[in-house]
Formats: sequence, C-alpha cells, structure tokens
Amino acid sequence: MRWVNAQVDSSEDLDSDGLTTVDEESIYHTNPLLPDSDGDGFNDGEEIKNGYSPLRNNKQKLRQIDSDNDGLWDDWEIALGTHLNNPDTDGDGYKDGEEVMNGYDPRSRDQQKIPKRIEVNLKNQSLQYFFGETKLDEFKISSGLPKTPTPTGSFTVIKKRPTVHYAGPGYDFPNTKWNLMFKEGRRYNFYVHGAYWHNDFGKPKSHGCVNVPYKYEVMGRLYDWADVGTEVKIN
Ligand SMILES: [Ca+2]
Ligand SMILES: [Ca+2]
Ligand SMILES: [Ca+2]
Ligand SMILES: [Ca+2]
Repeated sequence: MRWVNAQVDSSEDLDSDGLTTVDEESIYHTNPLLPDSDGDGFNDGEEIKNGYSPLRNNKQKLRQIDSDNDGLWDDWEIALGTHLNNPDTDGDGYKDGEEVMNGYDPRSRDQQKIPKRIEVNLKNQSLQYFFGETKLDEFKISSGLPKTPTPTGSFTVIKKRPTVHYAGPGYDFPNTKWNLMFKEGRRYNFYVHGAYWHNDFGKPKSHGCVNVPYKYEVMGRLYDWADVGTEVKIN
C-alpha cells in the first residue's frame, strides 16, 4: 500500500525494463523489480512493444491471450485500460468482453453506447478498427487490383457470413471464413474477409474485396466483434 500523500514519480522505472513502475503495477501486472517477469530472456518492455505477453514464457502474443476469461483479449484490455485480471472492471455485473461486444463501456457504468468503426486505408493497404476513440487493432490488407478496385466511401456491415464460396473467371475459393459484407453489387458483393490463398498482404491483390490475413487472431476476432450496422470507412 502506498501512502495517499506519497510522492510517486510516474516516470520511475526501478528495474530499467522500459515500463514504468506505475504502469507495471496498474496496467501490465508484471514484476516492477524484475526486468524479465516470465524469465524467457526478453525484458517486459520489449515484449509489450512487440505484442508478446510479458507473463507467459511460451511466445504467446497478447492478441491470443484472455488472461481473465472475460471475452476481451489482453491487447484490447491494455488499449482500453481495463483490468487484465478482473473480468468485470467497472463492477456492474457484466464482463468486460460482454460489454465491448454489446457496445458498452467496460470502464464505467455509463449506459451510453459506444460506436464501433472499421477504417480501411487503400494507400497504406491497412485496416484499423476502433471502439469509440480506442484503436483495437491494425494490420495490412490486400484491396482490389486496378481493374477490380475496392469501392471507397462510407458503408456499414450489411451481413455477417461465417463462410463464403468466392468464385469467378480464373478463381475458385470455397469455404472462406469470416466475411463482413459492406456493399451489394450488381454482379457480386463486396466483403472484408479472411483470405487463405495468398500471403501478399500490403499489396492490392483482390477482385474488389478487402483481403485480411487468415488467422483467428487477425480476421476471426474482427469478425466476432463487428456487428451488422458497424461503420466501414474506405478511403
Ligand atoms: Ca520497470
Ligand atoms: Ca520476458
Ligand atoms: Ca480479458
Ligand atoms: Ca462490467
């Protein structure tokens, strides 16, 4: 326990691992006196910077771990400022993950809905998504090739489809997982979806859809989080 009136230097980093003592105690729950909390040879600050858990020594990424089983990944908890080891940060009886999935703030009992938003940047070939002002994730995508461009503008998720069979002249991709439809077309519809047939993310590659790396930790959790009606901005 600290004395209420104690002077706390918020920039103090007692074990010189790149994370302040205050952040180790309140955000990461790492040992503020031990630079390598999980003893895997990488210090806590380095692990956080690279997206790995400083509390697991088996190369698990924060995006793959839900330490308190509340439906919110550790990297989302850190981004939102919720508690990694308390499933109900604001103590209102609803789990943090449940609140975020349903659009409520897990940090306060405020009943105001928080908007979800997906943003695709075609120039950078990247996708980011936001819960209110908090960025939950960012990764490289592949948009449409010049002859089959991805439409730009402001859309919403019209339909969530667990699997889609994409086929046309010269391509045939059955059982494609995690499909968020955002525009209906005359001949085909446009989706943000996982793509298992290439690994060229960061370059245009598709027939108009937004291709996302085919991993649960990337596209799967975006699919689970997004709702019909979630805004999709493409520019
Ligand atoms: Ca430290
Ligand atoms: Ca470590
Ligand atoms: Ca969690
Ligand atoms: Ca709660």
